[in-house]
Amino acid sequence: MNLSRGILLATSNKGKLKEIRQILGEVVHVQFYTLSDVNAENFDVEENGKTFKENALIKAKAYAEKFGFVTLADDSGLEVDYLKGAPGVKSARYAGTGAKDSDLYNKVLKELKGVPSEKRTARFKCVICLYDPEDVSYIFSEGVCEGVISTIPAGSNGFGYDPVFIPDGFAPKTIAELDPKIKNSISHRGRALEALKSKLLQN
Ligand code: ITT
Repeated sequence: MNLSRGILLATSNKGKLKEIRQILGEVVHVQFYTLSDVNAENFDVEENGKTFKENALIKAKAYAEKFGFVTLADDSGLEVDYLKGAPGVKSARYAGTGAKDSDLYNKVLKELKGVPSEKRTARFKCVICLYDPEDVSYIFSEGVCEGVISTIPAGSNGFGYDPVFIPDGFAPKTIAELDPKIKNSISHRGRALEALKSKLLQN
């Protein structure tokens, strides 16, 4: 896999983009491109996979083939045990299209209303796919962050479901109350990117 021409970060989620740049920028010293850098903001990819892994590959492959860059895609989300793994791959659209982050986490809080703390277990999962269109090679890396769903939202760091997710070892703080550096060191995305770094160093 040849990274010398840089990596296209194929995400329209600003929260993800910030974290990927922060974490990967420290270890992979190549040029990063965003979707706006390559005029790809209106390029739409249907995420119709059943798993995070399928969707990460669908996104990375589609952008890589269309724009000709080695492309990194992240598919991630929240799995709540009491909700049988929902919102899962539907995390971004759990409250319908165009919903705000607060609509997403308030929906989960509502569905868990009255559920005792020991049954509020959940995890964030992230699968990253790095796809090289030149030699048609790709690698995956994965990360998980275990925790529980709070009863009220708290904190303003991060994005998405962060205000209602209490990572193991940090109670009673939600991930949105933690310093971003701490989030990156324990998060599903931080772990997936660390694993990616190890794989790249092996190659
Ligand atoms: P791209 O596909 O353009 O990357 P997206 O937001 O649509 O952006 P996903 O389909 O992977 O991405 O959906 C992931 C959703 O899961 C995301 O929108 C958040 O609601 C949630 N999520 C993922 N990582 C998160 C994190 O670190 N903190 C909070 N919520 C997160």
